[in-house]
Amino acid sequence: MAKKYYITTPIYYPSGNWHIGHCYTTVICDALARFHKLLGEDVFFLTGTDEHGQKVEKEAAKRGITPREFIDPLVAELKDMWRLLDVEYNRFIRTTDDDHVRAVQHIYQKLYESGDIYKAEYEGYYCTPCESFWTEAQLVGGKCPDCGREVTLQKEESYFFRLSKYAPALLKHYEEHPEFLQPKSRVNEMVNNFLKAGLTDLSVSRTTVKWGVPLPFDKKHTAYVWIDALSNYVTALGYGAEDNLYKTYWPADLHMVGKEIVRFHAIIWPAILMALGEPLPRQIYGHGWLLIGGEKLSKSKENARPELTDPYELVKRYGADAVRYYLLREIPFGSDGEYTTERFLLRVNADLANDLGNLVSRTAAMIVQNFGGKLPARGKVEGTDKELVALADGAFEKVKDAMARLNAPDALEAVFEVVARANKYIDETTPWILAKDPEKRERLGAVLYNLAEVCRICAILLKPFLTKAPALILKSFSCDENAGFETLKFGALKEGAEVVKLPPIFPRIDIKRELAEVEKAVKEQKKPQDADKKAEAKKPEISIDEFGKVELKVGEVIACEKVAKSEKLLHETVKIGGEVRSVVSGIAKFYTPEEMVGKRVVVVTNLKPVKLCGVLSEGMILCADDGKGGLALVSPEKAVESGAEVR
Ligand code: ME8
Repeated sequence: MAKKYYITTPIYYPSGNWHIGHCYTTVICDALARFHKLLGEDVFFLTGTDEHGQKVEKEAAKRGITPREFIDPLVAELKDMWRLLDVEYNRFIRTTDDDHVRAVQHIYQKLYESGDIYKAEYEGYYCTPCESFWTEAQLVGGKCPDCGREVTLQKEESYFFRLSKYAPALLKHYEEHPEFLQPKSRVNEMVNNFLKAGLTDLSVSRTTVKWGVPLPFDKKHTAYVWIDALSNYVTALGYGAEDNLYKTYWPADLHMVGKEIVRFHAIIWPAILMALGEPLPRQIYGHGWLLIGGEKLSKSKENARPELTDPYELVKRYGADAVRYYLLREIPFGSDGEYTTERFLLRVNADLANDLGNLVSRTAAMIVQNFGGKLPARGKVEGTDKELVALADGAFEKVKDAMARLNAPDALEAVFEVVARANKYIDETTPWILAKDPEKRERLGAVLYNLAEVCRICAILLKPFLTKAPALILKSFSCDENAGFETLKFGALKEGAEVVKLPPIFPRIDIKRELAEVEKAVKEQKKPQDADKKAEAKKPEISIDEFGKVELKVGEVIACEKVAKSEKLLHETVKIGGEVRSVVSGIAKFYTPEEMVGKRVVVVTNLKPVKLCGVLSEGMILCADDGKGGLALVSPEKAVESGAEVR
């Protein structure tokens, strides 16, 4: 049976703009999950959203909407971001999911029955942005010691968890399992600042917060949002219900978190698990932060410098691989790292466009030019070849070693060491000179073979980290895109294999021009008028009955052509269940007729038919308009039969 590997990200608060800090943790976990899958392990990768609590309740109230109305679009955006970044999770848990809520109640019930939860009165300070309780002595200058913001004095009836009881067992666990909390500096912090100072019991319920999980034994109280949130790591596996996912995957192999929430993961969470009699996770890693101008990049603080931190914009401009690569390569693992758009661009240009992109395109181009696109024979091995082959063959061990330390920057460095050596090998062997001498044809073939092999090996080694380029590189050398680590050994490419030249995988970025454009775009994004414009565009409220008058159905475009004499219009033939309709839409600037055929779209089917440029239109196809000149068709996210009603 395959070894299991269970890895988790924190579950994020849906309380504002998503930024690359969230992408940092999730992309690292995705790379680790992909790496372990490629090792043949049975991986479960969990991420999600932490949706209850005072913060969400307040934000929703401020906008005059329900918490659900507030969080749903933010959660959809986050899922979209993971899709854009090719994050392959096994489950996206929402703490509002029914199974999670039931399991949290089960946990509280169990702790209540065992006497680890008891009723008393809470009096102390609360930091809403951090959802943290503090005693007066812990405050720094009367403010939250974690984030420096205002705290409020709270006094209410509350249930408490006997956290104090578990301090000795926690200290013992740290001592006996040095791998449990990493990096080492975090252990010292936990031991000196919290465990040695003595733990106080933790207030784990609120009567003043309604947006939360009601306690099964006292419905006036809702669960403290951190207990609700931490439980996700087991509830996602069906803890407390009939589900063998828990039996298969628990304990987690790794909880990857930012350093500011280590305290919750390394003290409260293991104490809860001890109280439940469940095994502890194998490891908690508290990574460093992405900083801007020396400050934590954060959704709740306006960072001083305008940098492009919007992941959607970054992926749109430079592609998922560029963003993933930057996050995985640039910041020394475990430490903080300053983010600037310039450094991002420099890194992408230097490593991806210059080193990797050039190696692949030069190698393929030389094989196409000199050998008609057929891979030459491996030929005799000469002195300089040996070093290259040894480095390529040894890279996997280095990647494995780095990934065992969770260190993606080191793993990538090992791969790019091979890439750099191969580029140097081109300079040393000068294939363009060999190509001029017919007597050196065999040597030219051998050199190009070696380079092609290096491209193939690096592509496979890069699979956990990049999600687009490896498949393209492998395709360029006619290799199986699904090739795994078992095919890494140098020499697997077959003589005569077809080699094709692809357009540049990573086009070079003109950094000066790009920075100027980015600065302009960031400034425009920040213009307050934008928000006003959005507010102006708001339509008046309608009742559900009014909305119900609109008939929306899923249709399949079965034919499409341009409307003569119009630059904007396309004429689609749309199958809607058993019916076929003629529809005209103003989307010719965004979609070609060929692209439209086969698309599933949402059609307003009870609009009065009209003629547009002489063509009958019996409905309207729905599109999303980003207000900046971009347009996208609205489609069902899963396969649905045409004719299905949209409600
Ligand atoms: O704390 N640099 O959620 P959250 C690096 N819901 N990573 C960053 C970052 C930055 N500048 N900013 C955010 C919560 N992160 C709780 C977690 S878990 C049971 C509950 C990442 O939305 C990092 O992983 O505030 C950090 O720990 C997490 O986002 C905090 O996300």
